[in-house]
Amino acid sequence: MAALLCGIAFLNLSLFALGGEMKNVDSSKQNRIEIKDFAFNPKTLTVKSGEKITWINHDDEPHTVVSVEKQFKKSTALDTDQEFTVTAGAPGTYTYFCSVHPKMTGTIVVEK
Ligand SMILES: [Cu+2]
Repeated sequence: MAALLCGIAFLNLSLFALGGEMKNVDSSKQNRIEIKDFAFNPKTLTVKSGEKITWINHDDEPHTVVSVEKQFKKSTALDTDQEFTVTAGAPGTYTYFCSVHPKMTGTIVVEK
């Protein structure tokens, strides 16, 4: 009986490990937008619903990420090398800008 229980525990463990691996594969696909020289790069990013989008500020100036139509939470002022992440919601086109420099704009296209 003890041996059987042991086998079940082992099976559970390997399933767990497999799940962890799959998670790693997922997180390796990163949607990153770099902020550099007062611009979002890429300016337009296409992602799938449920994926994460991360902005990182590579300027010495603080920048923000604010959805034009308030479709996602706005960032705080991002200092140099600071990141901001949102999860893509319903499919659609999301435009955003930097509230410190409103000429800085970008677009996220969320697909199903
Ligand atoms: Cu800015």
